[in-house]
Amino acid sequence: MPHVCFPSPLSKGLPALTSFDLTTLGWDDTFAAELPAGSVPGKIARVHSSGAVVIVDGQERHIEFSSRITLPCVGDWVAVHDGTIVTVLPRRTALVRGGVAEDSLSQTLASNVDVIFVVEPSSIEGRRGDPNLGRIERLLALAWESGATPVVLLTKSDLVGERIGEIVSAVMGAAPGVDVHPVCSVTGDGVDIVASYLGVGRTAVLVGPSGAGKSTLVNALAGVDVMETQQVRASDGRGRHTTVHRELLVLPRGGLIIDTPGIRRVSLSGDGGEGLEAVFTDIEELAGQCRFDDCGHTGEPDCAVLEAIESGELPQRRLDSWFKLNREAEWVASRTDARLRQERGRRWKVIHKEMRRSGRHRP
Ligand SMILES: Nc1nc2c(ncn2[C@@H]2O[C@H](COP(=O)(O)OP(=O)(O)OP(=O)(O)O)[C@@H](O)[C@H]2O)c(=O)[nH]1
Ligand SMILES: [Mg+2]
Ligand SMILES: [Zn+2]
Repeated sequence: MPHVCFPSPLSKGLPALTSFDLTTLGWDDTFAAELPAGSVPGKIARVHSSGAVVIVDGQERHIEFSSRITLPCVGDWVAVHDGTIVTVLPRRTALVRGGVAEDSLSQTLASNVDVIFVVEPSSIEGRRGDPNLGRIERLLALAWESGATPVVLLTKSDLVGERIGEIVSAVMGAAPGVDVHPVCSVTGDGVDIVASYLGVGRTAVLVGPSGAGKSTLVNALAGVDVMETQQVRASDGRGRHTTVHRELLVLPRGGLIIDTPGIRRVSLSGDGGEGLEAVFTDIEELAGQCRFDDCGHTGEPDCAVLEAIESGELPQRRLDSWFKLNREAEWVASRTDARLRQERGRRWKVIHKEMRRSGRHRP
């Protein structure tokens, strides 16, 4: 069992580095095959504006970026030669979010992760509020696109008592095919289940709103307080954006975890579609049963999606969320793809013609 823990094990009260093995950090033959001759592998633990904290030869080192390299992100494997980063090795998985501003670029939040924990509080302290299902769906879309496996964690399960069963069911409805686990970092309930996703050399990243309890969970997994945590604001239950850097830690029991700052707004990345299909498999399946292949589910005859809404099988909220996220994904894609813009115009013309013909004028 490895006894490594980064960063700065001694200063953070973690066990000192007593053994070191690259496989502990997730290194394997596939990465090794990409390593340029004469260089050594480094794992990016944290990125600053001008450089990064890199784990090289079992030590943490601060390395300034040279202007020639593509900027690495936390989780990246890099080739280090003569104390500089020569190149970033190909990413096996990458969690990418779209730019928030109209002209901003997408951003890779973390790479080479096996599991993405979508963290949402079961309840907000001092305020009755159930998990935000739309936020979970949005994060799951990004998570599915990353190539890693998403898992939903409902933190602070101690705050909702018996209602947890009902809350888990509601969240499962928004996350088909995804494991959903309640967890409480205070009592330790469910922490072992979270740890079971993290064998030696496996990496997980935590994403979710500020105050959800991501860093508290990291501390529970590490068994010591590695990350700073802070109470949510009493006035509105929102977090205080305590964590400000994305940071990779090697857990004493094995496995790596990346803690991240609470997300304020996250937009879908450029390749939108596939992630959304994975999140909304229930709607995609129903859509396959509509009379028209290009049914817009806005009032066409024999629309299986609207029939499911009427029967109560599909919640209206979920359909609204599907429309909203699909519109957003199309918009993001259309910014980079003029061809799609033309196609969309043509498609709408066909749909409008079809609607006029069938005497429907619903928006
Ligand atoms: N009751 C209860 N409180 C919790 C639990 N987990 C975390 N908290 C509290 O929630 C507050 C916020 O926790 P953090 O771990 O700082 O939240 P975070 O998600 O890391 O927030 P940012 O770093 O701002 O993104 C702290 O006061 C924690 O003590 C839990 O399981 N139960
Ligand atoms: Mg935090
Ligand atoms: Zn339909």
